Amino acid sequence: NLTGYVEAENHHFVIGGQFPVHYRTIPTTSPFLTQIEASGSQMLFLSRFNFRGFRWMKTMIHTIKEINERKDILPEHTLGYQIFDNCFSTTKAMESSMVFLTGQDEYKPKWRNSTGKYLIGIIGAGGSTMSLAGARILLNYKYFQFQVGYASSSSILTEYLNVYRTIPSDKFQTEAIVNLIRHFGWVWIGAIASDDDYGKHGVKSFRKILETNNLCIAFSETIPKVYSNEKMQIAIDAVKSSTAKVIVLYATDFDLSPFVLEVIHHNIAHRTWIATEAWITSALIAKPEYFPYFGGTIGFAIPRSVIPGLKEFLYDVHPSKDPNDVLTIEFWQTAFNCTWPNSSVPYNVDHRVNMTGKEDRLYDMSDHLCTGKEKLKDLKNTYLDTSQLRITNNVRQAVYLMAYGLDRLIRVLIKEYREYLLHPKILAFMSYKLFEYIRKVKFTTHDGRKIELNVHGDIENGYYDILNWQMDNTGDIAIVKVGEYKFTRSKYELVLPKNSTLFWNTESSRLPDSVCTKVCPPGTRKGFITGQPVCCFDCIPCEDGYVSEKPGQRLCNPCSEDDWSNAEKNKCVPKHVEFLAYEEALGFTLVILSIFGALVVLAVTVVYVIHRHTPLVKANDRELSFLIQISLVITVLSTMLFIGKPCNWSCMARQVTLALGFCLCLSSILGKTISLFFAYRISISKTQLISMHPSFRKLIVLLCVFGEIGVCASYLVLKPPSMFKNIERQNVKIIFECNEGSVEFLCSIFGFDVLLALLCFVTTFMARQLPDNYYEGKCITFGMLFFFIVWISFVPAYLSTKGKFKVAVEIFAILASSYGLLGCLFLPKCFIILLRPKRNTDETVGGRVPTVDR
Ligand code: TCR
Repeated sequence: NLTGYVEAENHHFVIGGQFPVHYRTIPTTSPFLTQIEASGSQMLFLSRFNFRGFRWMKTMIHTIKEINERKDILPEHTLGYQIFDNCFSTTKAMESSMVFLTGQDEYKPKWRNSTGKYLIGIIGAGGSTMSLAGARILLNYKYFQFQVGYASSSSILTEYLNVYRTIPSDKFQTEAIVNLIRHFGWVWIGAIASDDDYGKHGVKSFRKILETNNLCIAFSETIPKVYSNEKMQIAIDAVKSSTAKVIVLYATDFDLSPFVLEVIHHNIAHRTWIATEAWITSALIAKPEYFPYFGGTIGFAIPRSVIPGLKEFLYDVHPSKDPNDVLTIEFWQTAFNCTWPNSSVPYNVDHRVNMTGKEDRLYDMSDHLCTGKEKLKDLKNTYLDTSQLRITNNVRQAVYLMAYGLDRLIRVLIKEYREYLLHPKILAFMSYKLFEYIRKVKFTTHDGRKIELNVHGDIENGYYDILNWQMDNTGDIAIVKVGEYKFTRSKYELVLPKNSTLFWNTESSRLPDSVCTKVCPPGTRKGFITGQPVCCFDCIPCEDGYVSEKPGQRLCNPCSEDDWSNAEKNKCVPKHVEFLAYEEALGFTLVILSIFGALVVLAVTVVYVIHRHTPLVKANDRELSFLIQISLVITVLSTMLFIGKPCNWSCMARQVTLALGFCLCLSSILGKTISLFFAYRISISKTQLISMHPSFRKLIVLLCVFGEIGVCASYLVLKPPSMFKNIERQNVKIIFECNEGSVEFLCSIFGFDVLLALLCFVTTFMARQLPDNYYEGKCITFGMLFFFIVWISFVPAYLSTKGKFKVAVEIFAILASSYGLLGCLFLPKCFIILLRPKRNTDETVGGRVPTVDR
């Protein structure tokens, strides 16, 4: 049987209502069922009286009374009501929806309202699943029948044309939860949903919004509606084993309570629960004994309101007023823990419907009778607690919405159809029109809020209170308002004042962090793991030349060209600059070597100058010997241009000076060897002794040098070498080096030198048999060989070194080849000049040696 209140007789219209005055009957396998069956009592009372639902129901009656008394709304008509308890169960909700259309105990639909009056619409039906079931049935009524929901918040109901609501769609709440999560910087969130439209749709869209914000769901489980230990354990295990410390619970309090008991049973503490509006203020869960587990819960609630006159109305309840008022009798019995005399209503203890089957007492008759003198004032009871009217206010606004809609419509219709207003045909038309009028209603509530619906029949702007569960001085749970969340269709504003203190249920009592992997430290980057959510990652150290300065970077940033990463990879530091400096040991040694070389050459020159009239010096062209000495000084000193930080001019000067130095040197040697060669040819043919004219030899030198100068000049003009900062990213250092400009030119200037060297070698090699007192030919041959060996070995060494060592290798080659030539060409002669002066006489110079400058 359906219980409830009907008052239709003397009114023109009827408003239907559905409220959860009981928690649903539970088909249960728990041990207490057998006991009840054994005692032969009715199963129906295995449900629990819901004081809050009873208050909602009373509020509807109160509001209708208020409207009937008001002269500005529906001045000529009055409203009746027909209200049923739907016991928080879908089957009951459907049953009562049928009754609206047919009548009690008539299960064949007759499609008329059971009161015989015109049913405007239905306030209800509490939970979303119930509203959904009702909405489908009501669509079949002969009139267009609609509901106004006060607590059915699931976003799915937006799609139902005949459902209007005074509670915002969960779409907004879900967004609000995600925004709150982002506000606190949590990224790894668990979700538990009740197994109904509210929980499932809520978590589904929560998941979606979370993912678009790059946050992750750690787990998502459901609480079974019908107790199943197995399914419950799945949810509990998920909570227990996950590293997510912040968990969203999308469920109504009643569906949640078995889960709560399990959490306590498993001693799962130090979690931060995010509550939805449906349980954040629930007396069922906000109990001090649950505080160690559920303290610190944070969540959203519908704004609170004070309803004038409601308190008095609620207190005006007494079972003696009407012996048939089953609900009031049950309320009295449950509230005062007694049995009302001579009533058929069994005593129903406020036992917790304990799905764990472990605890709590069962059904029983209380032994003491109610006197009727019990004082409501002494009672601390949810029904009478008017300090937190949230959903209650929604009920009130739902009634008002309906009344205003009807009022507006009647004001239009009454002009023409005053007499026939309640004629069935007009009513049929009216129901059709009413649908439209209600949607367009705009009104201001008693506490100044504006109510307005969108095309889908939903409220689009409003706000939530942000509440936090704390402990007050008396050891009770205090549900403290810590902030506010305002929203419109497209915007939101989250206000959490700095001075509002939050309680967090963590070991440190500080803001919990809920992450899958800890933020990567600077110097590393996030490396995503395939198959894992984006919040779980590895921290991979940055590569060389890349850094991450802030923690949690997705990528390492490359350092600028002049910079390089430090060892920790968290900062770019200027690159080390590299060039061969004068100050360092290597550079210094090379400078010494080159100066020493130059001094040696000078010493030789001095010796030659002093002994310039001796045959040895005069033999084979004195001037050429001097030129060679000059050129050796040039080459040896040109190495200085290679040392030090390169700049444009030194880059240009170095190769050219070197090439010209060698050119001068080699062409002078060639001048000498050519004359030797000719002498040799002639000595073979044994004909006339022709000597080469000295100026011819100088001509060769001149030609060669000018040729080289020409090439060098065009090199410098057309494609000059320049300074170059080698800052390739993968280099740890910046290398200052010379860019050679044009390889072709470089090859040709040195190629020319090589050519000269080859000519020298070939000519002396041919003439090596020539008797020659001073072994000039042999010396030159050796010198040239040495020269080749040095430069041939130079090539691989040069190519395989880098940076400043490359330059050092080149200097070595220059110095070695110069020292080689110096050693081969002049030292044996100086030896003779200084130590064997006897050999340096005209006689020994005679013979067949073509001494030209005689
Ligand atoms: N929407 C829930 C039911 C519900 C509720 C409540 C039940 C809401 N708020 C407060 C009891 C108390 C929000 C649903 O199913 O849509």
